[in-house]
Amino acid sequence: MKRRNFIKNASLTGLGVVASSAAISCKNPSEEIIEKPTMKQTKKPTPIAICTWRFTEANATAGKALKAGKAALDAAIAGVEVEEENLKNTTVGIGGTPDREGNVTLDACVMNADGNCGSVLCVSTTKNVAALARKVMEETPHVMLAGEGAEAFAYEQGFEKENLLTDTAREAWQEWLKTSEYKPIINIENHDTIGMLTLDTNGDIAGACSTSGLSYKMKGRVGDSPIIGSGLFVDNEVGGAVATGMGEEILKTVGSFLIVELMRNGLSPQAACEEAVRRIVIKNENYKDFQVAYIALNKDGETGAYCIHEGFTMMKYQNGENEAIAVDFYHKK
Ligand code: SD4
Repeated sequence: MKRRNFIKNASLTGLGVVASSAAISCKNPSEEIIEKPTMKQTKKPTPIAICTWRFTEANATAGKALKAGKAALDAAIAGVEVEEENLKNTTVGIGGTPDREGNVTLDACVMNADGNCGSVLCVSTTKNVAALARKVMEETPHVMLAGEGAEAFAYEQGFEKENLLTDTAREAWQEWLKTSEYKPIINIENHDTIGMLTLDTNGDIAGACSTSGLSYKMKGRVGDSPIIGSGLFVDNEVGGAVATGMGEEILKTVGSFLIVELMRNGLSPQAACEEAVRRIVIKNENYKDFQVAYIALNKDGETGAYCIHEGFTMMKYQNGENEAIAVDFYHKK
């Protein structure tokens, strides 16, 4: 009997965990469990950039960089930076909405085709946090840096010290203080995080995610966006996924890692995003009150996206065309 069959039969016949774990103890468990360890790229796809929401210019910037031969991570960071600099975007970079106490705190992460990653949390004095996350990945022995430590590292690396709270954001916060009502509104003030996935001319995939998090969050609150596996995950053998929306729910289901693993096991990017959303809604009676959206890309250049509520858009740049795709959703009224 083949080992895998033995394990299956053992658990079915009640031989139980002890017998089966003894049987696999001398071998790498992955050899036993994973039937489809890798997805080979079946064709060399043309470069693709996809991102969350209608960030037309950011996605075009990444897409054009890929077309010009830039590596996947360089292109993703260049794209994300467009929104980090955009004063009108109230949930990324400078101009982001502050926490309840008036502090703008940014979170970001990046992941590369070689499996390396970097992340920064609660950064309040510099706006290009995706590039800073890359520096953490490349210049330190760590994956994550938070708060003051991340800021000190940023200055060391030559990042500019800036006040991220714009007059517009301060005025909106002062207005909010009059009621202090904390009730995230679907698709509006809390949902402009940029998550980007890129596939370059070598067929390599990378990603970046950058946010100021939920508007008027508690001081110190961190969501999914800088957490590798939740806000972003890339496995260059399979593909990548990024998330936007209510970070607490994405964290609980490790959404982006889940999508990549589902793709590894044969699901299309679309089916994998749908399953990740389903895992959230089945556990939450109140799913009608919050948005979660995922986008995904596999090695063959296939893309997918799904969300809880109508109103989410994915941008897709390929062959010189930058398309806004209205994404299908779970909650059909
Ligand atoms: C967070 N996921 O901090 C982020 C918020 C978000 O668009 O996606 N905004 O929970």
